[in-house]
Amino acid sequence: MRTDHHFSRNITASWLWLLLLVPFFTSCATKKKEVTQTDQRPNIIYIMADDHTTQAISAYNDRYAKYFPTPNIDRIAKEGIRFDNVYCANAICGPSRAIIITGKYSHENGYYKNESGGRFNPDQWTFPQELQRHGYTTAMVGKWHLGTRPRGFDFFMYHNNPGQQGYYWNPVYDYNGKQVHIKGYATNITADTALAWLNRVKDSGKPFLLLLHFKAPHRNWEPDSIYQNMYPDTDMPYPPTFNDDYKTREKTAGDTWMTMDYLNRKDMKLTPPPGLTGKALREWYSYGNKKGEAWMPPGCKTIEEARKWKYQRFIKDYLACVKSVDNQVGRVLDFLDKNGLANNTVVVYTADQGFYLGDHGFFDKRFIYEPSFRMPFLMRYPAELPKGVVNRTLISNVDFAPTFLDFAGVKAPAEVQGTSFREVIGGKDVPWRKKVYYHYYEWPFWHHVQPHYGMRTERYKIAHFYYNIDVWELYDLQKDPDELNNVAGDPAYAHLFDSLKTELEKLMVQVKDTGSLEEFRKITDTDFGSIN
Ligand code: SGN
Ligand code: CA
Repeated sequence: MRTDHHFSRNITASWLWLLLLVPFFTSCATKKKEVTQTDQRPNIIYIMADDHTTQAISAYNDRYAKYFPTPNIDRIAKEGIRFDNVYCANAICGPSRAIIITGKYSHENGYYKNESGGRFNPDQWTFPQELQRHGYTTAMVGKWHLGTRPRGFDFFMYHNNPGQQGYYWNPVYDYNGKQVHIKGYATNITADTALAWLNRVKDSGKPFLLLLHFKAPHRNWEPDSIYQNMYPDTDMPYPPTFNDDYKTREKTAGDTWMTMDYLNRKDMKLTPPPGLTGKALREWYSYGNKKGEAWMPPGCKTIEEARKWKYQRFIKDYLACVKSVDNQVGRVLDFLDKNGLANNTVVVYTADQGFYLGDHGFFDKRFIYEPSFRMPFLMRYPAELPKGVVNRTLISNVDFAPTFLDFAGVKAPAEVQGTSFREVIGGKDVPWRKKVYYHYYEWPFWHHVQPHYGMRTERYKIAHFYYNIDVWELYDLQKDPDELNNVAGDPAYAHLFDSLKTELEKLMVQVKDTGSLEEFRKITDTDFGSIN
């Protein structure tokens, strides 16, 4: 009989088993520096959801607040800082996560794409390993999605189904090296596990680092059963750019597979005809993904009706998934309060990128346009940071790793490309970045978005879409915050265009993204393997 019988497939027991098992695994920690009981360094809880965008957080945007508020996530903003200008350097899951843990851009950490992107090289420096070396007790729970096993954690439990996207229901995790199947709803299981671990380490006398990474609200937006009945009868509001006609952006925004027409039958939770199984069933569900697979929802007569019907079904499911995330964030905050840990704990809430909630007529992400490029970022640390403040510092997700280290009093190694923003947000007059860099590579699947690189300054954005087109875009965000009017070819902007292009070239040298277009295309074309 195996001694690890706890890990038999299909664990149905309550969370008691986790409480029992976590102590066993936390004792398997790797070598650490000695830390005294009086260690006053802050704890860090880094909460990251998947595809949760600012439009769906009521602290940022009241579009859906009346129907699906996020009071617990909003608490972090009320009791801390709401950051309005945090940007990811590659708006897709694995690459964004790789950037965050390494503090380096995709071309430096080598993890460019999800599809055919291979596996993250685990031999690299990452901030959790550094904090662990410096005496932090560390854990990672939820979505990892980097293919290789997490390093730098005393305890981890990550979604480990093929592709590592995670299942909403009855998820499969890698639990410190063991494959476990757990019955229930992923958002709750992930949070239960994190809370059990927090409870275990809270009195260890050492500061802790927790990466709490929800799988929700990623496609295909399956809400917990308690929220499936909360949908309001009324329609959700449409974003102002829902009917974008893509003028001046015909070959880029106007040529994707991420408009409402590409929501498939599985996304829309349609019931398949009886008798379909296996491949035929999978094909029936995924119908809609590709060009030419437009389908009419029941009762819809026109394309216009179909678009709206699909949006309504998608947005209600998405927001209901967010409700579970919000609840679990509330439990974590309550735990900190009850245990007297709130004051000395840095709590961050963010997502791996933004997302289109019907904005520009889209779902999904990938573009340098604001709804996907911009990340939600809320931070609370009562011992040091002000409360109820909005911060507009231009920040890139390469800056997260050095910032976490800075709060822990640890200096980032020179190879890290980001910079700590601790002093800037503390009001110190230190030199700070005036632009953020972006480079996206994946093509054509999923969603048919042309590879592009670009830069955003406080007022402008410039981007070059280069794979099999050669299109420049320029937006004046002050005059055109919704990015509906690409002025790259506008003679009135010719001078500005030239100077921004020169600035972008300089920035590319600075961040060491100096490949030729041919080399960039090769990255797109290379099959680095899959994480299945
Ligand atoms: C899946 C989704 C895509 C999504 C990617 C990347 N399709 O492939 O819509 O863009 O993940 O998402 S699905 O039909 O399988 O849901 S990411 O969060 O990992 O970047
Ligand atoms: Ca994502």
